[in-house]
Amino acid sequence: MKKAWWKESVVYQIYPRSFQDSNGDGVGDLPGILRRLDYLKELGVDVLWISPFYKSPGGDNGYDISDYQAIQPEFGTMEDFDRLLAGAHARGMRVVIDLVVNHTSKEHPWFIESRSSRDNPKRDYYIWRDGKNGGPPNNWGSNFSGSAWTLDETTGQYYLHTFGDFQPDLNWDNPAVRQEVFRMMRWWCDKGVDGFRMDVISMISKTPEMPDGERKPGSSYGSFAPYVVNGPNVHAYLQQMNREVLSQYDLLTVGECSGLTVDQACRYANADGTELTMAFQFEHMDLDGGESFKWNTRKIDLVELKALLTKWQKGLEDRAWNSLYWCNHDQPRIVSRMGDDSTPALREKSAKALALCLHMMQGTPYVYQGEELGMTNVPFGGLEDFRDVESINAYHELTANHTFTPQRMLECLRYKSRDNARTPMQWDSSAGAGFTTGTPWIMVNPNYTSLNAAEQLARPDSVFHFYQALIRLRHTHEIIVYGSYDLLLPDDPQVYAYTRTLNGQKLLCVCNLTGRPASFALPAGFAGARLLISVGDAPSLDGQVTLGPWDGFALLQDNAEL
Ligand code: TEU
Ligand code: CA
Repeated sequence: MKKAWWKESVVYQIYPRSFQDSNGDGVGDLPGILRRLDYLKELGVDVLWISPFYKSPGGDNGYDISDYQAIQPEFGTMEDFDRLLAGAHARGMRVVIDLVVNHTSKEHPWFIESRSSRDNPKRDYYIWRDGKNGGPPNNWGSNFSGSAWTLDETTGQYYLHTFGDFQPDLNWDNPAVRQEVFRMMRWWCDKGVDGFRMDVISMISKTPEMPDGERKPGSSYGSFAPYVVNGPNVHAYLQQMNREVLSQYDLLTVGECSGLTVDQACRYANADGTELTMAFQFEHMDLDGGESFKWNTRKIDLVELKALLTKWQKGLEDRAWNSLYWCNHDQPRIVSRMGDDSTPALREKSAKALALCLHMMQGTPYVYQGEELGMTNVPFGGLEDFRDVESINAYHELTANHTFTPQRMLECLRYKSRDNARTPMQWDSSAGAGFTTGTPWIMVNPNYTSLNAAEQLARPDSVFHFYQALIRLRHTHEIIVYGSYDLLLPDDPQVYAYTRTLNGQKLLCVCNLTGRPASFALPAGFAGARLLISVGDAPSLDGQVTLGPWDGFALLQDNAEL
């Protein structure tokens, strides 16, 4: 397998609004991140992915950009960004920035021009259509509730927005749009950034006919997915981007690809390097979705999860490259979702077991801020505690059409809302959690008094030090990066066990992903193997291994004759 730095890296995602406030206005900022670089270096991560900090009205916390080459003042200045980039580079860490080019803000000068008249030169930068029968051009629903079309009175036409009505979709079929985006990307690359995380990049190419979509039972809108996700020209456009921009630099590029299949991933992230270096798939995060999209409180089934992740591990082997993640700014906290946050001891054990299970796989691991502490979901009260546009819009739509009672919808939000990931980073036990001296823009999780970085840095058996150890192992054992993966015990409802194999070495990773004791028969060939790491006490490695709740371990056999 071809070696590459981005295969050997661990990425840390920073959501700037919630990471570190430096001036007491309650909003995290770039100087705040700069101040925490030594913490990140101590954790040992190689790459920082920083979510949007560009000029933006902030309707979707920066995923609605009005100037791609300017910094939103509440996050700082361009000089702050330059200092941050230099500070990361000086510590041997790379910086990947968010590229949000499926849509802009409706305050972007391109859109302001585009909407001004039907014959404006920038009209075709966006997707405009005539209405039909006094309504929108088709029945598509937006990802953030309501129609995906909004009528613009000035010209009497509708514009497409697959997300909020303040996020008009760019028209990638227009070559001028592609050139504008490529020019902007080169500008950041020339500044020295090390890559891009590409927001919903699988949605940039739309089927021009735009027929009505299939309606889910109980919904008044149809799905745009078959006509938008992995659309007709997406690969041609990414190949052009690769030729004209990406291939001119040495970058990590990760496409956020909702609706990704294994076959599609092998195109987006193909090993020949003609598109991106890797992609985010969503299937494991959708396992507890279902009919009501994500709004439920269902649990992920472990046997299904194992089959699914194994499909990705085997399906991409030698053909593409996986990204590994449990958490990001759009997902609830994994320890509350798949682990057990009911007591501090169980919280720490389950956070570690989940981390071990993911970090021994093939692919590039992503750690989302606070995950390395085992940060949990948040005891939000009523709707007034939420800030996320997706959550608030969904609440209004789904209670108004009686899909859910207000009480049930709030339960679903408390379990699944993106805001669970967006409360301030818990640095220490002082008021404001060390995040801010002012009033935070969203509530701090009250468990910060005991669950925080300062406490964990001082305690050798903390979740922080466990993540640090996992990252170190990846840096010192090629087998963890490049070894091939094989699942053991596909039907075991408690234990996730798999091997990795490389050049006569074999690694075994075993995790009890339940709160009940389990037992595991050590496969032949691992007698006398070296223990790399364990959750819970070191297991006794003879024949039948007993695993306590959330116990796990990884073994390395050097001369595996297997
Ligand atoms: O997310 C895209 C996306 O697919 C999400 O809307 C996802 O379906 C949802 O969050 C799951 O609940 C990206 C960004 O990561 C997200 O923060 C933005 O809101 C969105 O694009 C629009 O830019
Ligand atoms: Ca601030």
